[in-house]
Amino acid sequence: MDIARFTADAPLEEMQAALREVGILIVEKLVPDDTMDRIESEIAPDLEAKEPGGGKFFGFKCKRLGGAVGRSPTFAHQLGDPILTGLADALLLDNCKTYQLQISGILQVWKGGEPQPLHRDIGVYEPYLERKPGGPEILVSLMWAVTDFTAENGATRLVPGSHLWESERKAKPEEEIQAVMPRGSLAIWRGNILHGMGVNHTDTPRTGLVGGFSVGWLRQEENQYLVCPPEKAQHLPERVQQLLGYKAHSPILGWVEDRDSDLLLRAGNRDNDNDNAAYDDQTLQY
Ligand SMILES: O=C(O)CCC(=O)C(=O)O
Repeated sequence: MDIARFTADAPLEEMQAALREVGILIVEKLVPDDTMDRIESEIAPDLEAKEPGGGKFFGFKCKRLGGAVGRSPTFAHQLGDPILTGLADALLLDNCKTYQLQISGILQVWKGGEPQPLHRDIGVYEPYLERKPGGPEILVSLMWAVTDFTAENGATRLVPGSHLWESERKAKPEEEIQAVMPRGSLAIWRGNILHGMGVNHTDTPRTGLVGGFSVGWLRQEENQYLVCPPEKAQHLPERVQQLLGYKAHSPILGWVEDRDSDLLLRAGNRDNDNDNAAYDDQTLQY
């Protein structure tokens, strides 16, 4: 089984089927180069200030920064991309009314280190949620290539079809496939898929933006209301605000004062009712 690959003009239904069956797909060059340039310049100061080193699991040679949506407004806008949300709809809406951003971060892998242990992103909920191979998903995981992802520079290793495996089954090295993809591409995989960071054997760092969506009735892994508080979130499109969690999961999970929380966010912005103009601004700033 291989990773399914598409260009952004492929029929959404074919991509949705691949995500359900293979469990992993790549949408090549989903984000245009000039948008990637803006994202890179927005995250550059934070990355420069960070030293590599996060331990055995997070990677001794990895610069890791959380809360990417709070650091790069241009990246935050990408969450509402219709191909991305069309794929997340197909996977998660069987199991919830609305889904939300689970986590977002920047992962820059430098030369050296070791392969990250393979893991499933749904593992953060063990032992409280029982894993059912092939069962309804609660998570979908995302990786945008900020630089090209190559076999040599540590492209993510993924195990297609492993969402169907029993938890005890270990992947053989030949069952791992790397998410080799050009800059601007998005790899998307089911939360039940085994995966891990690769090793960078080159002198140039590999940079990825990692993310995930989870069903809206579950506690988010990262606290999005601190990562992207209302002062920042009010400048984002309403769909992105909802995805960050500024919306109650029907009927009342996450409500505030008996109201859906996305309405409250807009009420906070009541005296500054020109927020839509900011969405089209090419020099996006919080
Ligand atoms: O950076 C990658 O390629 C994957 C990282 C990952 O899965 C993680 O840190 O949990």
